[in-house]
Amino acid sequence: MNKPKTLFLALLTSLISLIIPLANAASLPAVIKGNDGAEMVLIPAGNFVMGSNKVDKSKRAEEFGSIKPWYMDEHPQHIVSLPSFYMDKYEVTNQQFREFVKQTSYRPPSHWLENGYLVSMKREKLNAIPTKRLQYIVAEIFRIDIDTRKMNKQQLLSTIDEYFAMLDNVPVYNVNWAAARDYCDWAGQTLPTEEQWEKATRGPSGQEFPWGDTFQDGMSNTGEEEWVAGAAPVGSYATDHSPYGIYDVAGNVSEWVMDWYDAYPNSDYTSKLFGKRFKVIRGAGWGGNGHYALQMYQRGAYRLFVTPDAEKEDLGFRCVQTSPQGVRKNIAHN
Ligand SMILES: [Ca+2]
Repeated sequence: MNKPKTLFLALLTSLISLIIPLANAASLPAVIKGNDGAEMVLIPAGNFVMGSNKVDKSKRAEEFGSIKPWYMDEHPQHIVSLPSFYMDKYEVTNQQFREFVKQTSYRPPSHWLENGYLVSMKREKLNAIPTKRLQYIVAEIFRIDIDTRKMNKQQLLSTIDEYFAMLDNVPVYNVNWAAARDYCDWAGQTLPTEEQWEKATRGPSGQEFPWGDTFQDGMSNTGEEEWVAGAAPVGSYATDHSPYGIYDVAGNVSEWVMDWYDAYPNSDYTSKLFGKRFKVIRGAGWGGNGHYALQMYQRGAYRLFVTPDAEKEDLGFRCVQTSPQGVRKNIAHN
């Protein structure tokens, strides 16, 4: 092939590769509502920087008693190209998960019994309970910090409704990997892959933290800055959002993703922990992942992992879907 022809073809190819994503982006809405009613944000097609080439020269991981060396499982930093997809703007909430539990008779998270949220599934039954009993429930079961002794029935019911409304917007937790996957299936979605999670939270250029490359205290619900009740209603930390507008990524609850904990392609790092033993979780949580080295846990490239059956009070999830319309699947009762 002669040179002008090659040049022409190269130009044409670049033009087409520029135009196709633009055309796709133009035809896709920037924000949609998922089948579960959750707001989802478009993450446009294209390249992003995944992983890192960083090295823990001063061996601080050992000093902190980390179960793995830092950074090595992020190697090598590499470019990944993904088609466009939608991701939940917030972590999946109690209210959304409650609808799933109702419709599929799924097992509810264990703490719904302890904090009384399970009662919200049959809220109308509270109307028939005598006032004295309601006073006891509000004070001792829901542990709402209020003097219930002189409250009448209507006041008690309103207090309970406000309490449920607050819990509605708290992310669901104490859900294992299969429950998170089943929820996403039910909503016509999937758990994000590590690639999808990392692109949506670090942006195309692979920044260190959702807000930029420099660590700042107090940006997310973690450690010292944690919400008094642990997990905060989603979106409570306005500064914890990615360049694409995905919220609560550095903190609040850590999030299940689809993948097993394994080496990245072309990595020369090996680990006995790799394989089909642990599922990756991403993003720091409000407490349980360690109060030390918070900066490390809030990095967008950081990979943590737990066994798929883990149910933790600082571990939740969010879902993705690859087109504006999700495809619902039937969920078997567990
Ligand atoms: Ca999170």
